[in-house]
Amino acid sequence: GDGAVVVERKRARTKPPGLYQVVLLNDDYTPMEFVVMVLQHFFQHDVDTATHIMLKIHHEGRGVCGVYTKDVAATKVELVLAAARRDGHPLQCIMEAA
Ligand code: NFA
Repeated sequence: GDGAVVVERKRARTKPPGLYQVVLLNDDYTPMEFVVMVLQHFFQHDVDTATHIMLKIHHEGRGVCGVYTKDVAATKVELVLAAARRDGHPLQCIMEAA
């Protein structure tokens, strides 16, 4: 059939990417300074925003670092966990469907 029809059918089948929140969980041992560094380095927050998010996690138990596509969120979780374990901290980082 007509070329424009083919283009339209293909676009209709392209599903929007699912979005995932990357969440940090509080613990009693990870230093506040390490959490602020993680929020700046891996999630591109400025120092004031990173400190605000860190304190929210400290007081409420969890906090959202950012919202990403599935693959990007999964990579950020792995990079955060690798950095935390390398420095000997028990920090937990998870992803959740947004
Ligand atoms: N609760 C930790 C402390 O008092 C700080 C922390 C904040 C840890 C956010 C994990 C996440 N050292």
